[in-house]
Amino acid sequence: MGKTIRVVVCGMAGVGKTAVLEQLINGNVTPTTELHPTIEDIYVANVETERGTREKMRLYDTAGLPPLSGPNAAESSAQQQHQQQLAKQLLGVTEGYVLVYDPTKPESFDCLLTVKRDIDKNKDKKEIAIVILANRMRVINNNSSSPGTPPANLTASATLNKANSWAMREHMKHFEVNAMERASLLEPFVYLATKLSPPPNKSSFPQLSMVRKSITSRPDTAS
Ligand SMILES: Nc1nc2c(ncn2[C@@H]2O[C@H](COP(=O)(O)OP(=O)(O)OP(=O)(O)O)[C@@H](O)[C@H]2O)c(=O)[nH]1
Ligand SMILES: [Mg+2]
Repeated sequence: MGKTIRVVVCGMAGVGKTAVLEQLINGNVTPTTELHPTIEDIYVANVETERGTREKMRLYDTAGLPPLSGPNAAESSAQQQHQQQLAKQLLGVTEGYVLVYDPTKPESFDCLLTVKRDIDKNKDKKEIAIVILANRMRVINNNSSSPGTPPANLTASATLNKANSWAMREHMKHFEVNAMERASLLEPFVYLATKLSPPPNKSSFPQLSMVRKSITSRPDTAS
């Protein structure tokens, strides 16, 4: 196990950031669980990488960002501005980023564009890894959309497509998850642990085998 990997979880308010972390670490979230808006929380987890090593991960849960557009867009309060400032400072000291949105709320995806710009500004020269999580909160019922608005499932698939191509362009991994299903949350965190932990030391074995090969292949020593 190497150094602790620091990961920050960001996204619009209410998209399920805390639900994702609580489910991943404690596995205790159900659709009736009531979670309160986060100010700031830290979780610690041991995550197994694809190489089979275990890495310690410190996960920072942040306060939700206010929507930039849509009916609930509002001037942020002094407290929100302070929280956003704290989140920006975190971006500078972490190397893993989990950006969460709800595909049924396109404004929650728009929020992530600003977060990504802030990550790029703060990353300096360090190696970073970003995952985008599409956490669909609502069960979609086609009859429920109001007249004049597109059906919710069309909105969700358009937003998912947009997020997919953005993630590909920006070299980020995009996962569709469900905070209510713990199994769906493992892959993104295993990916981060694998990407951000150093590969095993390769120095000694290849050299040793090269030496052995050169001795046995010499024709004069064989006879
Ligand atoms: N049905 C359903 N409910 C969810 C899901 N994810 C979260 N919720 C619920 O939605 C509410 C808000 O979720 P949170 O995890 O607190 O959202 P958040 O992004 O942490 O919110 P802030 O801390 O305010 O930014 C909670 O009551 C959750 O139980 C989901 O995937 N499905
Ligand atoms: Mg929260």
